[in-house]
Amino acid sequence: MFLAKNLIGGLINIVSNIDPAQFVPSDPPPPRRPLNFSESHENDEEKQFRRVFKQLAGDDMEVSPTELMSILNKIIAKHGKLRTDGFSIESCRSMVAVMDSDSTGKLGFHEFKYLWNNIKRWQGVYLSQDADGSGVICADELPRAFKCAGFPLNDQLFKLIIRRYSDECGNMDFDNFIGCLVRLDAMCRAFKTLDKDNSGSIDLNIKEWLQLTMYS
Ligand code: 2UD
Ligand code: CA
Ligand code: CA
Ligand code: CA
Ligand code: CA
Repeated sequence: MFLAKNLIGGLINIVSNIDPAQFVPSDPPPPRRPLNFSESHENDEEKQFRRVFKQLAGDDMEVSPTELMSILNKIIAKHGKLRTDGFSIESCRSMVAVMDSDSTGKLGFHEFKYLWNNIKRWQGVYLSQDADGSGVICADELPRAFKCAGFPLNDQLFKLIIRRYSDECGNMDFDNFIGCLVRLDAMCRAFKTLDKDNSGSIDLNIKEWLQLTMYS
């Protein structure tokens, strides 16, 4: 009983230091729609993005983890200033899972577009916040970089994120940075969706908890 109380007290302490109102994830991807006829109101940029998506996605018109890994590794190979050991299939599977709102196992047009725009934006953050030009985000650079990406967190959370996503020296490379932010953004959106009355806390049963944690 004491143990349970301490444990719960500890959790409440951690959670109560975090104000979900501070997180500013961008709008969630719109629901899936038929992709056959491209829409007439689209501007040139949107039309071009749709063409690129069709090439990337192939015949099934969805982006699989392997297809995502291939395009991301092609882009970072051309980039000089992003230090990375490459996007692994596991990190791409994880990003697809967390972005796959309609549970098809792959990313449809809107799911992919949302992810792509975020990666593009966070790539800019990564470069601008790598203050010493080392190619990685070190522990000192991390809080400012995450704030710039829309996630001002507390020290406790930064420590935990460094433990999970940075190397032994506290450096975070590009693929780890993106993988971390994709998950952080998605989990903040999931929380906001579940917190229907905006009270700052959510109520889940075991089934809902497992659905949330096992496919993300
Ligand atoms: O500034 C650049 O050289 C690029 S390629 C920007 C960019 C980008 C980078 C990644 Br990584 C993923 C998507 C992107 N869209 C544009
Ligand atoms: Ca495909
Ligand atoms: Ca890495
Ligand atoms: Ca999907
Ligand atoms: Ca750095």
